[in-house]
Amino acid sequence: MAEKKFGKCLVVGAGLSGQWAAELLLEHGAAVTICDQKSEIELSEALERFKGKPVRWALGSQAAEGFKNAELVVLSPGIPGTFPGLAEASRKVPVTGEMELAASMVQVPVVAITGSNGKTTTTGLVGHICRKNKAPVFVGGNIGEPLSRFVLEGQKARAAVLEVSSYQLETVSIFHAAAAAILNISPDHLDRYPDMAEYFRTKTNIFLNQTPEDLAVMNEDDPLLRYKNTVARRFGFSRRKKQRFGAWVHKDEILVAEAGREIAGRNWSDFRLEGVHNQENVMAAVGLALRLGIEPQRALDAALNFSPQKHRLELVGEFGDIKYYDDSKGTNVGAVTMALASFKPPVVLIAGGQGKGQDFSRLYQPVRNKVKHLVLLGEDRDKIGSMLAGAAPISKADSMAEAVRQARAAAPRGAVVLLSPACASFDMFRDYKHRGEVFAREVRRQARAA
Ligand code: UMA
Repeated sequence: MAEKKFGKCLVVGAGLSGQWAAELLLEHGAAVTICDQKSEIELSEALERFKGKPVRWALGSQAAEGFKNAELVVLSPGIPGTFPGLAEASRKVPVTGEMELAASMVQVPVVAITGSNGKTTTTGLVGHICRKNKAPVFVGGNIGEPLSRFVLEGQKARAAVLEVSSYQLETVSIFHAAAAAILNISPDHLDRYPDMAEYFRTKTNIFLNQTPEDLAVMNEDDPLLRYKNTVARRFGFSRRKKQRFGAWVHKDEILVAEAGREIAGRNWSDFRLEGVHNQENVMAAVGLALRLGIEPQRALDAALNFSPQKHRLELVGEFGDIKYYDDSKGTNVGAVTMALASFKPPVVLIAGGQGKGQDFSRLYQPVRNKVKHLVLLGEDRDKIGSMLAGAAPISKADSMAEAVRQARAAAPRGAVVLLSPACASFDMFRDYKHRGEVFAREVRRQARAA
């Protein structure tokens, strides 16, 4: 491992990112303090992991104490600027993020994927395409395993394929991706950013330090991305327009061209993935894989049997001629717009939860076009209800069981019942996975009881 010496470092956040960042810093001889607003009891597993290692802890109400004497602060992605003591410390010492820390030691090419929606699927797809083409890659970042772990464990792969969140992109400066994609931009996390412009600017940090040898994969249908200049060679993808260097959808086929010449193609009905958003994800993945030397036709062929992610337009089942889809991972307005675009009416939509400061009136037209009935639940259901009044008949539910009951009652034969909340889940569930599981369980239970 490259020798890199660190002094007194503070890791903020004792979750997955913080723990691996701390391990990496210890490996490089740093004196490590970890701070977190959770208590010792809540963090017992983390404390156990570092038992016997030279780590100091600043927990609970003492968290801000950790900043004393720190020479470098390493943030976990979920830490907001309002964390006690952070603003003052950032005026005195360098502040970085877990991904940036690890990126400073990475020795293999990085493929990075961001966007408001689809980044987990696309990251998984690139990993799948590489594996099928016998190119071992690390797949991590926001999707699960932090980059620090990959670095710590010896970088045994040809490349690191990373799902990258806007949180992680807040703290980059030397991060460099050989291939980087922005899949789309729609409002999200507006409780963390002052406005859309700042959210967009943060996302575009993914292209930082790219050179003309690198690849910038860009959604040419997205009005914000179409006009974004890139230093790197641009691989465009579109559902509507032929690309000179890029991919597009023509009739029911995904086509790829280089220098204006068609070099690869595959019929969409051959893929296991469904939905227009997944056409975009496949096109982006083909572009990214190209930077790792995988020919587009081989990439398309490899992508054929990639299965949908859990809780991402996942078919729960068909009961009484009604199809039930779990899109619990659709936690923003853009995701729900995409989900609705994938179905023919009539759709009965279950949405709601914690709204993260979004403007739900952007859903008005998509709901009006496709939705026969809208069931709202969660903390922000009244706010969403007033913004969508008139777009479709609305009912409100206090639990997922009630939401499924109302949706079943409103769904005619041949309809789709879609859970795509446009919101975070933490008001009623542990996380989006839990929300999706409760939905699927209720759908099956009520179908059995019918
Ligand atoms: N904490 C505080 N104060 C705060 C916020 C957090 O003390 O104000 C502490 C918590 O008590 C907890 C720790 O920080 O102990 C958690 O840190 P974290 O929120 O950064 O979570 P990690 O476990 O390190 O997971 C992070 C990503 N989480 C977030 O960005 C919120 C994971 O993405 C990622 O998989 C993991 O690193 C590995 O890279 C999840 C996510 O929800 C899936 N991402 C957001 C999204 O996709 O929308 C961005």
